[in-house]
Formats: sequence, structure tokens, C-alpha cells
Amino acid sequence: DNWFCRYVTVELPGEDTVLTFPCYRWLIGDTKVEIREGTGTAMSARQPTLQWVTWAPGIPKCIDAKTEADLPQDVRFDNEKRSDFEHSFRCCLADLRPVSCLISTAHVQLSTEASRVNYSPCMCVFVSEYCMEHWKEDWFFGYQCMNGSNPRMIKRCKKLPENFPVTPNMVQSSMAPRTDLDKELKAGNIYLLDYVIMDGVPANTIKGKLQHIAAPLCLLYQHPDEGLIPIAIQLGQIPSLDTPIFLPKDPPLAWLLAKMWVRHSEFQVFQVLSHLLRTHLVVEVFCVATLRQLPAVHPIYKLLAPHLRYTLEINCRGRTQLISANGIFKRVVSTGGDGLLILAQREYKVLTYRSLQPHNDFTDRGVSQLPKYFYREHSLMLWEAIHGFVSGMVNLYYPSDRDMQEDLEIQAWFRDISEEGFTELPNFGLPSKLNTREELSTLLSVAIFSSTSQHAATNNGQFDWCAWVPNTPCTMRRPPPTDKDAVTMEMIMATLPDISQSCIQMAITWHLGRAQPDAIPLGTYTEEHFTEGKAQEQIDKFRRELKKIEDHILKQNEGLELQYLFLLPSRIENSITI
Ligand code: OYP
Repeated sequence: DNWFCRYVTVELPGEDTVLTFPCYRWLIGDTKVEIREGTGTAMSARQPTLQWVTWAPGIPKCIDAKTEADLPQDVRFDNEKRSDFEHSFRCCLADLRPVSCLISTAHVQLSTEASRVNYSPCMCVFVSEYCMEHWKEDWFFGYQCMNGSNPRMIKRCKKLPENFPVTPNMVQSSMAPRTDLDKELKAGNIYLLDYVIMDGVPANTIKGKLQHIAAPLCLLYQHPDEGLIPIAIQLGQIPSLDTPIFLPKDPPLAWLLAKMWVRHSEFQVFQVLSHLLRTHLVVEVFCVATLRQLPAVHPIYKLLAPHLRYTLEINCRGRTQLISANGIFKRVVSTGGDGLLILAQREYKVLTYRSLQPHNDFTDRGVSQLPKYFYREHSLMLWEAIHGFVSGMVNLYYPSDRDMQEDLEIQAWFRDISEEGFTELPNFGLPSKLNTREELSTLLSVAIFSSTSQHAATNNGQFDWCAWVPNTPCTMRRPPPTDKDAVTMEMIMATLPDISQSCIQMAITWHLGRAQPDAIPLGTYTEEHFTEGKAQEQIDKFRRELKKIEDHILKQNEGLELQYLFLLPSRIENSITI
């Protein structure tokens, strides 16, 4: 008799009342049975107090709370976290103001090629120095496509897009000896960044001045000696005389400005799509469904809860302070205002469940062969560890697929996710019903991988890659250049964010990207939700797997000049808390 959760109806002797209990039997050991009083099948205590709301159409639904103050007390930040969060950003901005003149000095560095600016001690804390030294180099640009803060944009290119008429002749000087573009396309060594999703996104107006957005195309080449390097850039989707194809052999400032334009699109796609939409908002769906549908004694609640800590509050704060009508995006970012929502809606339309699973994502982008793609290697290892752990737990509590199918609470939870949370998303690709334990395990792995590893990969590199503003500008104050020979340093300076925009970019990327003082690392379960020995064994096994990954990554990074440590398990938080 392999049941997991049954609703048991009991007639009380001498009374008319009929009570329905959900009755759990943990099939671990054999005798332990827990019975909990309920109110029939709609028995989640949270449902009436926690509601879905459409914050904006065309993106996932979220929690119905105007501000974080409306949230239930037990999902709020604790005092320490709140005061750290509220102080760090303000202190950081205050520190930056007196030295903002230094940023302009640093800007001068661009023009004079002076080797180094002398930073105040304060600036040393804020600016990733390695990035400042190497950001103009082509290999560094290529490296960031794989191991920067947005490692999911690059795709293999087998055939040039029709709207990007690069000829073999144009790029011959970037090629290794005895080869050409056609051969390398066939050999699978050509890659593409296509920011078509930015095309026509309305640009913000800041302090009365219209900002600018482009939708670039950038071709990259996996060079046998130099590694992945950009070889051609077009700053618009329609080829024309006004959208020349920029090349590494062009005047250096023209090539530099073209790369900055690509990096500016990268900032938008990174923050709005990879970070906000694909981690914060996707994981919020799991938060709301789990709190609404699963009682705290349910094993899947216990499994997920540590990976959902603080996410509702940080997202509420994001909605009120970051992407609100006069939030930080509106004040300093080119997609602030209507742009960011349009961008997120476009991505949400094509968002697939498949693309949230790393092995599918890499296969679909054709990037399985790229060497030194540490993000790929580490995320696959982490996915395996997470999926192994989750399957172990799921199989422990559901001895057969049927047990899972018959768990009404988990089916209601699934419906909340697929029909409410990911609403208006017919092609997302979730099954219509959870039929197998494997389907449940994959879904839970997506939730845990997104809230831990994927968030760490995108969030934690912000400071390193985006604090140096010219490397990843948050806005552009002039339109893209149309004439390669007319690019001057004055034009570059007038294009990049101004000093106050730069200060805010530095402060925010530091505020969000720094190690959090109260961080709980991946695989650390402080609350001991699970008391059963067999569940504890699964946790211990998971932690041993993570330790192996930790050692592997540390060893792999030994002696590397530029280390990739964003996916070091000890630096991955157990949930999205920032
Ligand atoms: C919430 O005290 C969050 O004003 C960050 O949002 C910063 C604040 C509030 C303001 C702090 C304050 C966190 C959740 C999120 C997310 C993902 C997107 C992050 C985008 C960062 C954009 C940086 C913009 C730089 C110019």
C-alpha cells in the first residue's frame, strides 16, 4: 500500500460534522504517519492571504503586495539584512560623490592612454582593476561573452544572417593563416551575438535628454591562438551606408566605440532579461505557488523553502525602487521607462522551459565545443548535483509515479505554476500535468538551479564587469556612429554615461554584486526541516558533491590570471536574496 497523501474522511461519533484530513505517510522507515487537520481539499492555510497579481501584462505574475511591508512577516528580511540592505547603497553613493571627479579623470584615461590614474583608496574598492586594464582588448571582449555576467547570449553561427553582409575579404586579416571565413563557418568556429530583441525598443529620456539604443550584430571567431575574438560589428539590424560594418583593422577609436555599443546592449539584456526576468521573476513564481499551495509539513515545501528565502522581499523592493516609474532604471538606464517592460515582454514571449535547463541551453546555442567556457562547465556540474539531490528526495517521498500523481497538493501547486504564474505563455513547454517523478524532479531542479547557480552567475559578476562603466555602459547619450572615420574621443565621451549616471551604475553594481554579509551558501540547510535519516543522507551526499565541485573549480583556477569563481559552490547563495 504505497500511498503518500490521502484525504481521510472521519465522521465524529455523536456529531453531524464530517472532517476531512489530509493524511501523510512518510514512506521512510515504515511506521511514521503524520496526520494533520485540514479543511477539505482546498486546505492551504496561505491561499486566502497570498494572491497572484499581474504587475504588468506579458511577464510572469507576482505576489500581490504593493510594497514589502504587505508581505507576511515570516518571509520578510530580518533586521540585520534590512539594515545592511538599506545602508549599503546609500553609504556607497555618499562615498562616491566626493570622488566623482575621479571618474572624470578616469574618463580622461581613455583619451590620453595614460597608464594609470591614481585612485583614492575608496575607488580601489569600487572598481575592478583588471577590467580597467584590459577592457579594450579583443580577447577580453570575447572572454566576457563566455564568462562575463551574461554568459547566455553567444550562439554558434553556421551561416551568416542575411542582414549582416560580412564578406570573407573584410575579416581576412583577423583569420589564422591558411583559412578564411567560409572555411571557419563550416568548421564551426564562428559565433554570433545578435541583439535583435533591442530593435525598436523606445529609449529613455533623462533630464530632458533622449538616450539612445541600438540593436547590434557582432561576429566572433574562435581563433586557434588568440581565443574567441570579435571580428565584425554592425550597429543596426538593417544594413545600409549609415550602418557600416566595423572591423578590428578600422581606426582604433571607431572599433572601440563599436564594441562599447555592443556592450551597452549587453547591459540591457543582462540586467533586464538574464538577471531580472530569468532569475528573479521566474523564481518568484515558485515562491508564490509554494507558499499558496503547500503546507509547511509537505516534503516539497521543505525542499524548496531554503531556496526561496528573501526572494519575495527583494523583488518587491526591485519593483518599487528599481524598475518603478521613477526608479533607478528611469533615472539612469537607456531602457528605463517603457523600454524595459517592452524588452521583458518580448523575451517572455519566447522564453522556454527548455532554455532554463543548462544542458539544453548549451545544445540549442551550439556552444558545447567552445574552449574555456567555464560558465558552461560549472553550470553543468552544478545542474547534475542539484538534479541528483532533488531526484533522490523526490524518489524518497514518492515511491512510485502514481503516488506523485495522486498527491493533490503537488498537482495544485503545479497548476498554480503553469496556469497562474507563467500565464499567457502557451509555448513555454511545461507538460499539462505532472505525470512522472522525473518531470517533478526536473521542474524542482529548474527552480533551485535558477535561484542559486544561475542567479550567482549573473548577479555576482556585476561588480567585476560593470563597475568600470565604459566596459558595460548603462546608457548612451548619442546615437551610434555612422561614419568610421569621424569617431573622435569627444564623441566617445559625449556618448558614454555622464558622471552622475556612472556613479549610480558603480554604486548599484557594487551594492548588488558584493558578497552579502549574511549569505547562506548553496546546500546549507540551517533550519533542519528534514529530520528523517534518509533525507539527511541525501543532503549529506549533495554536500559532498558540492565539495567535489568546489575542489575542482579551485584547482582549475590555480595560477589563472583571470579566475572564474562565480560558480564556486561556497560563493553561491542558497536563494535570491539580493
Ligand atoms: C532593489 O536603497 C534592488 O535605493 C536593487 O532589486 C536596488 C534597490 C532596490 C535600490 C536600493 C535603494 C534589487 C531586485 C532585482 C533585480 C534584478 C535586476 C537588477 C538590475 C540592476 C540594475 C543596475 C542599474 C545600474 C545603473
